Amino acid sequence: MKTRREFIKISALGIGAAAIAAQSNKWGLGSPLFAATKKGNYTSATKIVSTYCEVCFWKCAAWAHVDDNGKVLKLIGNDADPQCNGRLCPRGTGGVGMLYDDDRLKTPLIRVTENGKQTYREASWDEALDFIANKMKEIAAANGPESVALFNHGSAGSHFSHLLKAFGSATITAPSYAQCRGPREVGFETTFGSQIGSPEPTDIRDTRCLVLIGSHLGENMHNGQVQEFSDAIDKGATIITVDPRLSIAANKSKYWLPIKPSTDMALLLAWIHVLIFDELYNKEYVEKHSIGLEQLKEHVRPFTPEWAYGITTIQPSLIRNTAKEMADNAPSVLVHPGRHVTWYGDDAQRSRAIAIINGLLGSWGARGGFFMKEGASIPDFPHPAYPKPAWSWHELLNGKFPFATMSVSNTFIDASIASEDNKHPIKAWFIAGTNLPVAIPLMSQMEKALQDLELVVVVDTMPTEVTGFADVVLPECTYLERHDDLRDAPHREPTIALREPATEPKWESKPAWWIAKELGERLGLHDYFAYDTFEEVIKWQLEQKGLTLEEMQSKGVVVLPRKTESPYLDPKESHQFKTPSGKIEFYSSTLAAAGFDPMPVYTPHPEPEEGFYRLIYGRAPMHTFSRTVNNPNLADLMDENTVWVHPKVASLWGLQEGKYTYLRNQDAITSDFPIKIRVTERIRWDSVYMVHGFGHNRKELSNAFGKGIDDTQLITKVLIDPLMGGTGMRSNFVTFASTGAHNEEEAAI
Ligand SMILES: Nc1nc2c(c(=O)[nH]1)N[C@H]1C(S)=C(S)[C@@H](COP(=O)(O)OP(=O)(O)OC[C@H]3O[C@@H](n4cnc5c(=O)[nH]c(N)nc54)[C@H](O)[C@@H]3O)O[C@H]1N2
Ligand SMILES: Nc1nc2c(c(=O)[nH]1)N[C@H]1C(S)=C(S)[C@@H](COP(=O)(O)OP(=O)(O)OC[C@H]3O[C@@H](n4cnc5c(=O)[nH]c(N)nc54)[C@H](O)[C@@H]3O)O[C@H]1N2
Ligand code: SF4
Ligand SMILES: [Mo]
Repeated sequence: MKTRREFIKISALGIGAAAIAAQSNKWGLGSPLFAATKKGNYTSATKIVSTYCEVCFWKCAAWAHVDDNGKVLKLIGNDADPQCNGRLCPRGTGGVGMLYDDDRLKTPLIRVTENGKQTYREASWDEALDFIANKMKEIAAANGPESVALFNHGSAGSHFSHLLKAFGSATITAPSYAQCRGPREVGFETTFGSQIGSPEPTDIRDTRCLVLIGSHLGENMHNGQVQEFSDAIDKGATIITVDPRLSIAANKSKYWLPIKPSTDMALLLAWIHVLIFDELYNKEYVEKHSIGLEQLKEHVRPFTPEWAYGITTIQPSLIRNTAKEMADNAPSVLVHPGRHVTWYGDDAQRSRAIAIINGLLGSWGARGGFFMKEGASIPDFPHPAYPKPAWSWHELLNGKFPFATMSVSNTFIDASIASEDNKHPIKAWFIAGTNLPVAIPLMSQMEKALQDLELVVVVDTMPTEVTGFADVVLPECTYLERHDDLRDAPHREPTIALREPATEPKWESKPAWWIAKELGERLGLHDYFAYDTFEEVIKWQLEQKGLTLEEMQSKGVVVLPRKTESPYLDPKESHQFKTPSGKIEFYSSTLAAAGFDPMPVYTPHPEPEEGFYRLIYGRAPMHTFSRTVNNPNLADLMDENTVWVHPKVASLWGLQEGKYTYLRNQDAITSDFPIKIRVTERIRWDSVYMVHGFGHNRKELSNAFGKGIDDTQLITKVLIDPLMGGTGMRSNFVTFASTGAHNEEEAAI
């Protein structure tokens, strides 16, 4: 049956919660962390429990200090963990705020219609799980299990992936591909035959020259990288940063190239030109390991620094000098692949240009370049083979995006909108740990999908925007209250880290592994969940690696020996790259055969109209996307985003520092809320900048509601990457508006 599903904004969520709230720990001055740091009456920890952080995906291993009453007092980085070296970032330290946030989801909720209006009512776990399982069976009987899809991000994802695969569906996706790092994986795979993956195998620790193109380490707080970045600076490495904004990284750099946004490809081609024509490239390495140099040389012949100057606004001498710096330090040089790289729709090709420069410098496999990472390969807990799905994400591509190496979330949304052409319709969404309306800039498509889907289940810890999608909301407990998979983070050495519950789940919240297992049992999939607790799974897995749970509990992290001797290529040895030719491919016949440019080309991107400025965005050190904005500890450090405006633009528009403005984009979408103005020389005049993740429109998020602007709301145009389907998000333009969509009175400020 088709429901006209409304996107529920404000609901009865608070009713039962208010009654239960008395049991909770109000996070304020009397809270454990503040008690420890501000008042000095720190109750001593009687228990120290191993965990790894879930505030972002770097997954630093940490110790939770817990008192007799089960209060988590503080989180300290695990010294043995190469991901964090004993130091958490500000977000990780503030992770306790996630646990003690009173706005958390507290009970399962089911969508109901009351007096003609849709809202939620509280439900028991049994009722909610029975409802979901019955609906899944109905949908599978009519459309096949493949029509149940999963959108996931974070630890919960693996438990629901296992459930779906056991059920017969591999229709699984995440915003971390087509909205994040997908293009670089394609760019590097088509060049070196290897993807970058997470964490990045970037040898920043030993680099002599680090080139950052957009990637704003220091604001992007991926811990190990930031620590190594700071060590590299101390050791005198040359830093070259290409960014239209004077980022923290740019501020620490020997060279800042304040590029005109969207023109990076021209700079990269000019660098390639200089490296080849000035014979600065690593000849021995290139000769030994690559193919296509001659074609590349001919291709870049016209792309001189003078040519690039007209496009990028970067002085030719600066382009030449920086290319020379890179070459002087080769092979201990690293042109960083970036991470969030879905910018302008030709992102896989831009990433390929970055890969090619690294190839020319010989940094792939070199100390101070990219190392060869190794993971721990933790075996799966025994279960029957998964049934083979009749179709999966490949079929959803419909012949498009031939170089996508993982599922493309946008195609899942398209397949959920009823249409004659839809050969593989999706009927149900499980959403675990991703705030879709903020993470994927395709809200109008998502709204259409919502009308056609038969079941939407959201598993989350907070009443963020995505919970408004759900027929059933399931409250997961936070990472400090649960077991999860052992962490296997491939790096210089393989490591394993343990996450155990530091305290009991609050309210009615439950761990994802338990939710998945309970659904599995109801779906007749017991053999896939043949354990009572997740500790049994972990114990078994550790035994296979010759480890015990007791050892892991006392160490938190173990570092295992590598299977191959060195993380670096031996310059005397030949190496088989996993490309079709076995070599680094400067010219890609595979791309050519598929009808794409075998070598990257520069394409101009849309420009703002008069009076509009390019909207660019990034990270703040104390927040992760939209997930931390309500965290009381972190909101205390930064509770709203600001819009960075160049003084010239500010004076043109009469904008004053510290005052508020609404923003309106090229499609006449005005922001829900106003944003504080920051007038600064640190941004180019043609762009405005804000931190992503603010502007929450749900009142249940009491610390975050209405604070700042949600950049995604203004990203109504995306440039899709034809190679892999990424949604380029930086071709939206905004102007300043005195009134907004949400609340006319607020415009008076
Ligand atoms: N604190 C914190 N750290 C995080 C995260 C977080 O949420 N919070 N998220 C993590 C994740 S998943 C990711 S993917 C990464 C993302 O972090 P990065 O990969 O470092 O992010 P970028 O997309 O490079 O975008 C940010 C920078 O690009 C600049 N920029 C904008 N347009 C252009 C352009 O056209 N050319 C150039 N050269 N630069 C441009 C912006 O000014 C900004 O400084 O951060 C990770 N680290
Ligand atoms: N406009 C714009 N869009 C972007 C980006 C951008 O910079 N600008 N960045 C892109 C990038 S790089 C990425 S990687 C994605 C990130 O996309 P997401 O990971 O979806 O980002 P968040 O907005 O943090 O949403 C996380 C959701 O998970 C919930 N959550 C947090 N912890 C848990 C948990 O332990 N269990 C469960 N079940 N849920 C939990 C949060 O409450 C929140 O609802 O966004 C992409 N989209
Ligand atoms: S980088 Fe910070 S937020 Fe991310 S996992 Fe590590 S401590 Fe947590
Ligand atoms: Mo990301």
